Amino acid sequence: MTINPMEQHITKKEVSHLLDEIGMLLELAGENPFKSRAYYQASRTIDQLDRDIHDVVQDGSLSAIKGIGTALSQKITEYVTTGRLAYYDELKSRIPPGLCELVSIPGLGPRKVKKLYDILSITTVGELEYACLENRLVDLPGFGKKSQEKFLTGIQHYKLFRERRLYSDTIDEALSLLSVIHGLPLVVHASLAGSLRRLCETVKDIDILASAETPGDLSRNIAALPHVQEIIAQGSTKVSVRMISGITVDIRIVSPAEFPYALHHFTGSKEHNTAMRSRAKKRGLKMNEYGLFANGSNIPCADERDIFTACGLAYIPPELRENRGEVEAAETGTLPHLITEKDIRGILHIHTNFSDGADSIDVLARTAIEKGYDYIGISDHSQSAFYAGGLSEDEIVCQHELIDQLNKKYGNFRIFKGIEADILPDGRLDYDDAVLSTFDFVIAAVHTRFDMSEEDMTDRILQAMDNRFTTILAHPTGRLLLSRPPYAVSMERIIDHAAQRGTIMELNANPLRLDIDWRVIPTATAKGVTIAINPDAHDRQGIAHISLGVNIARKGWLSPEHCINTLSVQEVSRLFKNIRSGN
Ligand code: DGT
Ligand code: CA
Repeated sequence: MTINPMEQHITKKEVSHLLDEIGMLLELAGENPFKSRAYYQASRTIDQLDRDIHDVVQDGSLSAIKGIGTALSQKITEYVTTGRLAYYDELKSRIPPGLCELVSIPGLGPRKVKKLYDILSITTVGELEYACLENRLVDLPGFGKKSQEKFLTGIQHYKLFRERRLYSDTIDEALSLLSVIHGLPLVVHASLAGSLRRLCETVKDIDILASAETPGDLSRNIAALPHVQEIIAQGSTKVSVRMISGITVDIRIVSPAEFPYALHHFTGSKEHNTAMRSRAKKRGLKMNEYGLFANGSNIPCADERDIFTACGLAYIPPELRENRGEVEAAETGTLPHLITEKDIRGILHIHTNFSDGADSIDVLARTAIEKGYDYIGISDHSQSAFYAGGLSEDEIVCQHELIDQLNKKYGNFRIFKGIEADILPDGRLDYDDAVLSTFDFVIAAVHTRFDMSEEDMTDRILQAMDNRFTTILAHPTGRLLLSRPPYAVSMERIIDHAAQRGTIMELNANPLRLDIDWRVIPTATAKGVTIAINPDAHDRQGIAHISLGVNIARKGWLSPEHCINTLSVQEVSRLFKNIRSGN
């Protein structure tokens, strides 16, 4: 089997995504459930494959994989080798496009969507909303008033968030497309731009900027790439396409000389651009996406750094370009020294198989040692978190004995004993002082009763911070990006209290949380609050979330000196003790 080099980039993720889509479309088409189940299963199998999908296709071993078989193998091969699958295209053309969108409303699976379509001819989210408002689902068998209310809430949410996706769900696809574009013969430069380049926690689309001597030809080549599911618009300087995952990609193409100016412009943010333009104006310059002009003639700039220099500014990294004082700081030489992953010496907030984690303490410790860390902090859930296998007092004793043994075994590497203790609705932690005193550190966390008033919730959290055993406040707002808004809480009062008590505030690095919000990190650190970038890992792979946390920390102007993870084992021990003794 030969694979055209242009098409070598269909990834395992894209194949597994396509199989999931087919499974869903089959359900929507009312086909035999066994059929769709086979596709869902195959999607998982491909996703978990530990070999490159192209190698498997090429050596003909695909159909030998359990659950794949001849028919599926042919389809996967067609997709991987040509970038298209006729079966999928045909299936998709039979289903009204709005039905796929309806599946994303909470409570609505493909089977229910099919039923609503068959009985009420509902094909779009808007039609469902209308039907709910008209009480059309109340007497419908299998639905009723409750589901109607649930759908209405889900629709509100959908409207709010459908425009955006998680950074972590988008970046791999963006980088793989970028590398394909980089490899095209006409390309001189290519870079991510927009919110992805600024390391935003959520993004609307993928922005890519490329340069070529003949932009029109490059535009045509990009539109012809196999990853492109649909061309939305195509001109000589811009191509907008939709990928199989549904995300839109805007690719702008400029001449090589224009590239630095266009890169700065299309990286944004809009607000940063506006601030930069007025900065340029103050110095008698004019700035736009094509150049930086003095008296009508362009100031030659080889890269973005030259543009900032020409404006009398230090280089501003993309993640700071949000018009939050970065232009002023670049002018006065007071931009922060941003933290990097190399500064991280150890990590806290890791769950183990004692509670809801998947790996043993030993495996987690070895993973951390391999990554070059000097320490980890274990923090399983506490007893009231019954839904997450919270630890009984006996289990804590047992876990501490094991940690003592491992600490002896690993010499200089240190495992800190911690716990993620639930903050009860009245502000108490759910162990008494005798138990709490056996930990090196305690992460206090709200996991229940999100519906309190701002005042009650803030008081509840402040009270937990007043517990002398509380070391770190976990995920301060409780938000889940794009799905659960933050609970009502006064971040100002929390930050002031953390500063006063010495409580460390968590930047939870789970891609769905990224909580504390980066926008308030500068306020916290200015008041002297220390930040812990915590992976909140539930298995050894979860430790890698620290990268995402560092990205967001940088966006929050974080310097190494405000971050506990840059301290040595001895310094961390001392800090934990100081917090406990109120120093
Ligand atoms: P997103 O897509 O909502 O996640 O955020 P961005 O920042 O990627 O926004 P997008 O894709 O609409 O535009 C990409 C960049 O292009 C943006 O960051 C700055 C630049 N840009 C777009 N429209 C304007 C505009 O009207 N004025 C200025 N100054 N810049 C713009
Ligand atoms: Ca964008």
